Amino acid sequence: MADYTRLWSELGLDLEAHEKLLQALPPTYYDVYLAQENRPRGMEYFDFVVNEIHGLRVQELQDFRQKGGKVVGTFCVFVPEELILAAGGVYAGLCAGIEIGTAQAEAVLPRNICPLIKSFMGFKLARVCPYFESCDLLVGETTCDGKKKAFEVLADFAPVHVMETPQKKEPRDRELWLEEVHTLAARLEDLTGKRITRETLTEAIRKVNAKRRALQRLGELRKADPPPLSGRDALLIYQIAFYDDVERFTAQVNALCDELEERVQNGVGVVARGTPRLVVTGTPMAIPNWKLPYIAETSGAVIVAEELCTGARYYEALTDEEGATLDDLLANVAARHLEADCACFTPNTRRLEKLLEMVRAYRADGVISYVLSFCDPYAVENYQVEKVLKQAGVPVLKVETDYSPHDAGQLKTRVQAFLEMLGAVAAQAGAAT
Ligand code: BJ8
Repeated sequence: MADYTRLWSELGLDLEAHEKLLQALPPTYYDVYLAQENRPRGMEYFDFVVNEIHGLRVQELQDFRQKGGKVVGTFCVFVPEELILAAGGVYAGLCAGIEIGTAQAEAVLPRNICPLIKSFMGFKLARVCPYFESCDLLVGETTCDGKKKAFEVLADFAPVHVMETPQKKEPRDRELWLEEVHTLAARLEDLTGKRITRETLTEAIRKVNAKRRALQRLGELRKADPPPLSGRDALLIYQIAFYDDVERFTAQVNALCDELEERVQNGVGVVARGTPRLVVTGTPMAIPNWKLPYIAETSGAVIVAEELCTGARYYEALTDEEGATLDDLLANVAARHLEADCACFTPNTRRLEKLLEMVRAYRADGVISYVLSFCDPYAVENYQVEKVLKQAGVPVLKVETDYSPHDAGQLKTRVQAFLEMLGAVAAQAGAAT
């Protein structure tokens, strides 16, 4: 990576703390990603993006801002990227997946709070994230209590707009949400000084739909046995989707899919045919949280699909591109952005139905139910997840963890025991047929 010290200094980063953060990343990346065998060539672009995570993309955002553009930070898949683009802005996902600025975060938050919340607060307060410092507005949501209250704290340190996300999906909830989408549109117009029109919104919807279609295509290819791509690599792509340039990212995912299609046709995979296949469900894994996929895939399994916001919940639904008026299109955006089946909703039975369908479609041997510590919505909903999976005869392992590396050994032992159990189940099924 080139020397970006001047850029970081202009953004007001704490250069010493930032240097420590950068030094913590590369060896992990080598072990988790670059040491993988038989990776598709198309992953080079995504390696490059990670290598430049605090460099080139940040420079692009700064160049954009210098020309009067506005950057908007987001923390949730409910916040419509389409609206930000239609208002002439650029989005950057700010969820963070590493322990950073813990002391600063714990000065304003309780110690026992979800690591994702603690991490984004730490990034902001320790001044180590060039994306946070590049944002002209942060858009939060009232999904879970922890986030909802954390955005009040964050508002002391940066401009924040909070969207009220409903807890149900009844008609009156949809009305409230549509209003929230209109309010955000107005706030974005104020910020950028540009009107959202039917034309700009149509174009933005098309661009984001194209990105989601490319990710759907990628997801389909992972159904093959052997899968042409590791779960780790797929996760990395989903994480990058939240902050890379939309058109460049889409083109690179499609180029990778071309290569993966060839692999599938030739029976080439990243693991041997018959490797135990896992679906992961639960809380999102923000970059650079690769802990569980790394452990699972270095223990003899391969992850083939994710019922996560860094996974299918991000790309499975598209926004209707047809609308005679701007209001029609805003209604389409609102409808699409209530599709994600987050555990913040009650009831949330569709998540369970989709999970079962995913297990079948991907011919998964088992499921890991992944819960970040102190995340009440997913920890409690795990009861339903385990219940439906057990009823369907699908083995499930619940993993509750945070961003610290300290439980890695214990997690590995549990995942290995789960995989041994899957092997025994498969052997029994084989003997019975
Ligand atoms: S739509 S999953 S991205 S809210 S893990 S902060 S829920 S305590 S991240 Fe999420 Fe949107 Fe839902 Fe998806 Fe709270 Fe749980 Fe932490 Fe969470």
